[in-house]
Amino acid sequence: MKGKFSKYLSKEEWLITDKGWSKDELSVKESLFTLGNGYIGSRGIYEEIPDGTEPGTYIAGVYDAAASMVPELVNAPNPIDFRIIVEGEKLDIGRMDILESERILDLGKGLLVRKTLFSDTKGRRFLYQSLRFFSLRDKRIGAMQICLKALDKPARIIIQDTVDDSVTNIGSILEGRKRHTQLVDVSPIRDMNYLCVKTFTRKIWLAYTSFLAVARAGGHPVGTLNKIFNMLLKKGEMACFTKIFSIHTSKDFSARRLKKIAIKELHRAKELGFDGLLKRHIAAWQRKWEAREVKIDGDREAQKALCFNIYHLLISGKEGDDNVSIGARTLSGNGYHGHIFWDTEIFILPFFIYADPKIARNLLMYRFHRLNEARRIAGEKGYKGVLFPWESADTGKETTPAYSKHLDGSIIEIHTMDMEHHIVSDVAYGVCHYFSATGDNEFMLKAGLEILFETARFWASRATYNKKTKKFEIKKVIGPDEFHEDVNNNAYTNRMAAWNLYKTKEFYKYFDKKYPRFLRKIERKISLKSEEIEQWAHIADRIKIPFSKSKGIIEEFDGYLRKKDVLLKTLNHYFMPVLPADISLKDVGKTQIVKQADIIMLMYLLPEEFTKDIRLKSYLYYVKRTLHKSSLSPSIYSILACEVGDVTRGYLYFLFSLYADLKNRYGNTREGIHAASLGGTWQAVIMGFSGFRNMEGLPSFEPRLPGHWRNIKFCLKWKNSLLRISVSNKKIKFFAASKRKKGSILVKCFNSVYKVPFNKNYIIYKK
Ligand code: IFM
Repeated sequence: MKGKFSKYLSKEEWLITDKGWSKDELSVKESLFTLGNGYIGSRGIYEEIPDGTEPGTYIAGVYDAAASMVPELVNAPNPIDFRIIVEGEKLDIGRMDILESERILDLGKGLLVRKTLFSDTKGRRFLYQSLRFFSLRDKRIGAMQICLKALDKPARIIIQDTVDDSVTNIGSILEGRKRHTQLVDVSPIRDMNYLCVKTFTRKIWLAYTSFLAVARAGGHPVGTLNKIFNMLLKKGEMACFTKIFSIHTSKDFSARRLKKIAIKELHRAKELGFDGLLKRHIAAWQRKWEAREVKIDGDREAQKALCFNIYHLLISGKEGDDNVSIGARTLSGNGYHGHIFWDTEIFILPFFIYADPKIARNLLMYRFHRLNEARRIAGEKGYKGVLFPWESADTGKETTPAYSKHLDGSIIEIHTMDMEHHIVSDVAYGVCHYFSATGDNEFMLKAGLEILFETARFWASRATYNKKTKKFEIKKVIGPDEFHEDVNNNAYTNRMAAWNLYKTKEFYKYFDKKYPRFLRKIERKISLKSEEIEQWAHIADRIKIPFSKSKGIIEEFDGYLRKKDVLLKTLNHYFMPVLPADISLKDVGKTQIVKQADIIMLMYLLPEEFTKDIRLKSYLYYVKRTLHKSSLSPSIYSILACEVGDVTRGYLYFLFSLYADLKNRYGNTREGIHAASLGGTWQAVIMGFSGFRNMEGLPSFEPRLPGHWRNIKFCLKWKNSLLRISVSNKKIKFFAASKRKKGSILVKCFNSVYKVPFNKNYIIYKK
């Protein structure tokens, strides 16, 4: 793109370009072009709000329950609302003739840049250019600049600039659109406009200040308080409008002081000016990408798409706040009401563990702060310990709606909140994973151990003893494969529960040796008895794992193999299986068709628990029966495929996950970016192709790159060092940056253990 803002743009490899315009793709593009900084997410809407626009401004942790079945992430007032009317015609991409249009999302710098050439009904052309960003450095500040040139004739223009507080959340099913805020205050203050709204039920105040300046023909910008004003634009003259705004909430500041703080902050931002703010923002993005970029040598397209996935992960993780988590659709849309699922601990958390461990810790602390609510949920159902809600929002209460839209569009009752109990061990898994990569004892003593003890307690009370078989069983569950509800002994649930119990005992012993005094404190706090710990191991040893001796595979749950066997033989042109025409989605539960990685998920999470033979046989069995109807599935299959030597297939699954949103593969990107798919895609590259695994505290690599990939370069934060890694199929290069001048780190590569010295290049060759 050539134009006023092109000088700010990164190199082509960082740019996602959208040329032309299509109404049908409007809301999908809005999700894709979301800007954000972890604190706020703002959908990539066109500033003039063409018909069909779905503005979305989401603030991490701001939920409300007014008029909706369940609390949901609030669509806050929209500061990106800027309309221009030329001689009675609105400059509107959906209405005027468009001679040229292009938008660019700069992944490297978090910028959204636009250039549109409009032509009105009289054929007069107007060149419209804009740039906007939500500052990564000054998190509560956003800024945009819009420049307009009348190319053919002078034109009288009317400008309407606003922060729109009439926005609503898109209603799911029967609820209709919902407004979550009411007006508190709207007033001009010196040269700024102030708007304050309050959410209906949680009473959170959201305060906006905004400042608009107009500059003509290269002259100095002059501030204006007018929300509507007009001006005459000479032929060839360019007018530039600069809007700087701030967004503060009473979650972070007292409601009483909010106005003062918001004004002060905007004042400071104004002093920095648009250019100053932009410079700080770009510098912050440069620091953000440092050590978080993944480079694929040999696959430019995949490299860019991967960068897109990582960008969306980066803008969803909030720094410095241990009371919010990341919803299934990040801060980019209203999908799943902004709720938090197991997606966070299993799919998203690993990225943050190795890229930004402080954010990873915060994600786990979000669960810790809600333990009491999880205790209550467990207690209400007659269990001990904690049962995390299947869907969680701000309070930690269960927020799964009673009804939802089925994949075929019909309305169905939801049972996940009553049965999808594997969320408990998923959170425990997240805790252990975090600790094994960071060695953060302080976190474990403050929160991690308590989470582990309470999750183990849950499973001990959840499992029932079958005297006949002498096994513990977990009945009436839904595993990750949600096509099969109310099943007994789902292997994923049972094996993860057993792992949760063993691991907790192991951690108890470890911390008992290292920090006995602290451990006693936790024991007192939650009245933990030593008999309980012994009982955990006893149960874990005897939990039933359904296994088919004849087939040599793990059976998904009791009776799974007696269901109608349907092989998914037909593949679509993305090489993904399609449902046979004679099976309806309503009947899939009667068949062996699996919705998403379940047994395969288990084998990925606990690689050491299954022999090579069982893994291969199970993969070959389930791969033919899994429909991948969830975006959580292809990435995990990609990894398992690599592990069992099916890299070609692994690459196809990877591609599907990689483009899940960029190409709207699930048809619902409009509702927001699929967070789990972002994290799963990152894992497919790092854990799948480079073969990185955290083997009980030892970083281990077993590369199996697709044939056309020369190498993958990436960084991993590991305890107190930063590993810079370049992996190819034949050699692995390390640079283990550490503050310690001497010393080394142990790594396992190609099945042997090596000592990699700190702060030196070190190459390991495959023998
Ligand atoms: O958590 C997932 C679940 O596994 C499948 N359905 C969508 C949920 C949210 O992404």
